[in-house]
Amino acid sequence: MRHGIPCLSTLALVTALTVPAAAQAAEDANIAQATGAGNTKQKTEVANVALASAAAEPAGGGMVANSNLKQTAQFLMARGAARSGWGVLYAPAASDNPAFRSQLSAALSTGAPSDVPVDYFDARVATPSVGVMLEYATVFTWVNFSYQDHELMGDHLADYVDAGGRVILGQWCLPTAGSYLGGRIMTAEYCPVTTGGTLPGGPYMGDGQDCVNEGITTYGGEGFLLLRPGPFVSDGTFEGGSLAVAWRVDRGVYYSPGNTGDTFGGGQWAELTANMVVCENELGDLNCDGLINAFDIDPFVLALTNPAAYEAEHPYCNYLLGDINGDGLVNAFDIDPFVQLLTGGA
Ligand SMILES: [Ca+2]
Ligand SMILES: [Ca+2]
Repeated sequence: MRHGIPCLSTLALVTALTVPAAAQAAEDANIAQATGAGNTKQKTEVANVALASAAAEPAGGGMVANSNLKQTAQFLMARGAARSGWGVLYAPAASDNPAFRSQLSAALSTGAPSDVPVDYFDARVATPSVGVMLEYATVFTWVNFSYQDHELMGDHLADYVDAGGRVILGQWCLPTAGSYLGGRIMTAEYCPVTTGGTLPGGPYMGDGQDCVNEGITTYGGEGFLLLRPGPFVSDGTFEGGSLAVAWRVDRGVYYSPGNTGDTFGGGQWAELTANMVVCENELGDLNCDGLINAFDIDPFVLALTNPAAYEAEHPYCNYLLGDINGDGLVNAFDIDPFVQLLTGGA
């Protein structure tokens, strides 16, 4: 996880958030007022602290070692309810790359009770049904030749995401001439990027901080991409300045420029892809931007006081990210642990 503010003063936070549990309902309005739009000055100051901290921090300096990959098995099993499947369906409009699948499986299988399957589906000759996709925790596709039906493929991928699946979109999904991916998965509800940027690609600069780039130094890819307005974030850049990885904030859809399942060009593609399969939003990241910092305060308070309003405002986040103490409830008992997370005192 990333902590954007290693040493934010807790005073204002505690003042705003500390509420006796028994008096929570009565204080809800006061909390909302104290941290809401009415207190613009305080929010601006907090934001400035966050920005100053981020700017002062060396690349990667905010990273906390995380054991996501080591916990792959537990993670995938824990996700069972939301992600009905197990393993990865590698379904490009391209020929198979057994070496890549083997490397990806190895990266995912660390600590797993048995090898995590990474199976091939030739999307040039057929379109996997949503049912087939749901046998897997993630579907990874990219384009080299024509899909059997690029519209149907994109529609099925979107249906799969709607059902709790995770999709990785690799190289050449975006063009709209020649061979490309279509259907709903490429629409503004799902696809994290658009074409039209001015910055080229190139080698990865090593400046990512999210779990997706953890342990990754070597890959590179296409440029001229723009992060789509909406519930999307990106992590890391290529040498030319274009974004390295982007995703919808619920991590239901990733865009991985340059990712051809290591079919073209060397790089840590299997490891990068494995990270995209297993990474999760962290507790405390209430606005789901991959950072835990002052910008999570208002959403945390909203999750605490009005879950329905929180879900309306953050439709791709889960308000249970506010259950910092892990007791299944988001309430006043999560305030102290949340403050500890924000201040790095956990
Ligand atoms: Ca955040
Ligand atoms: Ca709790």
